[in-house]
Amino acid sequence: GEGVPAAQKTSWTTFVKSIVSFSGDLSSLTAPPFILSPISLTEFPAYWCERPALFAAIADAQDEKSRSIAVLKWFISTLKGQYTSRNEKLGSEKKPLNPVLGELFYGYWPDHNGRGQTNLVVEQVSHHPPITAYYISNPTKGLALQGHSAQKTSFSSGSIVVKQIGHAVLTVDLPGGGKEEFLITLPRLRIDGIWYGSPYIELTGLSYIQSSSGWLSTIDYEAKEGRGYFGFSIGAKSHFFKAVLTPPGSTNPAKKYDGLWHETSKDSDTGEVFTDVRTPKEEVTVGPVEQMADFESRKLWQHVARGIREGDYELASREKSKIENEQRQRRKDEQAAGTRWPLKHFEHIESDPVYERLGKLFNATPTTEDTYVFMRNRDFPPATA
Ligand code: 0T9
Repeated sequence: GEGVPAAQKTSWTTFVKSIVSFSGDLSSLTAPPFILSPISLTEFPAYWCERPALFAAIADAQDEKSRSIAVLKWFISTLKGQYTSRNEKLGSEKKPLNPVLGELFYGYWPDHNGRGQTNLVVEQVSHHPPITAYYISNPTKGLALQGHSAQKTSFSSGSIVVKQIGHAVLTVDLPGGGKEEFLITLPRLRIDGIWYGSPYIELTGLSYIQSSSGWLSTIDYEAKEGRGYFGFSIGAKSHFFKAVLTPPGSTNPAKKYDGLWHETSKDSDTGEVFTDVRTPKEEVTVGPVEQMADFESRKLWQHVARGIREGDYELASREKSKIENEQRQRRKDEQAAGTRWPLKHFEHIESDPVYERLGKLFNATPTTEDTYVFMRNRDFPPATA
């Protein structure tokens, strides 16, 4: 394949065969070096806020309908970062580092033009299966996004199909008191280009943003672009989406949008620009590694990451084994002592009342989901490192 270095062709073929016959947790499979990313999955929640001004703008919207439009605009604008940024940065989709239980990632986006500072707290709340919990807040604007992310993977006709497990809830404090909540569900992914060793993500199916005000955004990632001059279907275009916004209790769209989530999209009726993500995004600000605690992602993985970045795979694999052995020992010790690793920032709740209440409004499946509630025990800037 094109993306596979000559020396790693055999090991890529072996790896692809192992994913074909494997179902479950892909993150635990050993992959050939060229496909390894030096970035841990705990860093991924930062993709939610790489356009902090669009996030802050949600709080400036004046009514329920405009707030739902602002949330949809922000959401669509995160997709490019979430699903194509590894291709841009690393040449193709790569296998992220598989976080250890309790791994942490903190960061922020500074205040700028009164948009307020946005803060990020991430914790790996499960290792097997991998589950990442996150909390992103802009206190100045009264905004908080709480969510968790896990995946169920399978293999189908040459592609890896990834069902995203988990959801996010955005809470907006309203100026007159009270709050509005938005339940955000996540699309399915298909990872194509596997045979060629140059994987990339395509989104499939539908995802929803349900507001407690009743407004609902339905985003369709498989919609056809439209019909050509002679009525022939033009077919699905890569990274194309259509979204409709419906008022409380109605299926009649009040707004329609379509376009390419990694470039631009428009209001389907007026042609007015809706999203444009061709402009630079703002990466999260993270403190120096020297000041980090041992379980903070970039400190924990620093030597593995250096090995991967510099092509010293022996170093990478030696350092990775160290971390894994240390983890195994910890789990053994806990079992012997009858204790469990305590989560630092999140509390696990079996069923999320917000998911149940808002999910009902659009017949979400499943009807209930668990959640990880942020314990509000991290200050920005931190009082203690
Ligand atoms: C939440 C995102 C998620 C995490 C990643 C499937 C995947 C792990 C989960 C869903 C973020 O908000 C968005 C983007 C990319 C998703 C990753 C892409 C990917 O390939 C990995 C899986 C576990 C693999 O590493 C598969 C093996 C690899 C060789 C294919 C490139």
